[in-house]
Amino acid sequence: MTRLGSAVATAVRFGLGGRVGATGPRPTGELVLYEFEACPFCRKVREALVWLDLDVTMRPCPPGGTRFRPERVPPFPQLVDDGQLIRESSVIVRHLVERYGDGHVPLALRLGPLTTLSSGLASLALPRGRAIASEAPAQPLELFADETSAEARQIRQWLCAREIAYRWRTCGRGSAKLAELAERTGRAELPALLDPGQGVDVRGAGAAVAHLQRTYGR
Ligand SMILES: N[C@@H](CCC(=O)N[C@@H](CS)C(=O)NCC(=O)O)C(=O)O
Repeated sequence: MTRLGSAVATAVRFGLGGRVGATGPRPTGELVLYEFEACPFCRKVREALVWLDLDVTMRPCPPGGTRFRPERVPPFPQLVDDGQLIRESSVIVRHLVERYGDGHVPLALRLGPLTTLSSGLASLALPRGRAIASEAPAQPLELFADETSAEARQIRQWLCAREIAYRWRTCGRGSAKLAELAERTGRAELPALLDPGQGVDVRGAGAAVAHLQRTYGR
């Protein structure tokens, strides 16, 4: 999706996915999300994760995928919260805001069919291509990014199409993780892809995708 396309998608979604909102207690266990980039229902969950400033292990399940799809029966998204499986995007969003927020679902996520329609519009331009073969990283990748940036989306799309799991450190406006990133790496630039197995820290979609293609592409 182009920068303009991404901006339009963000506008259609009232900017959700770009900023942190009302956060509450932090998870004590791991959050794992089975999803794919072009799925509008998955977008709703990604937006909620940014809103709540939550980190999540992404297990991409693109159409035709063989790496993580066999672990779950469609449809997606599906969230595993500390071992508890939750299905249905609206149920997942409600679970997240009740447990990790102030209990209130943001307006753009509680408009029923309108939410589905606008999330569908926002996801319209995304390719629904089938999974592409790749090598799996030996150590998990970390991506510091929000939901809305076109550059972040390009990186997520590449990882999703290749079924590469990664730790998504959601980093919307207002997240303290930007300061954490700056402290750890000396740079506060987003999106940031950290590949500890290769000792690599790359910023921006071009450099990140080039690194991924070189290292894990087939
Ligand atoms: N009501 C479900 C709908 C989810 C859904 O239809 N997901 C589609 C992708 S957009 C899916 O997983 N389809 C089956 C597949 O891709 O194998 C929700 O809100 O989570």
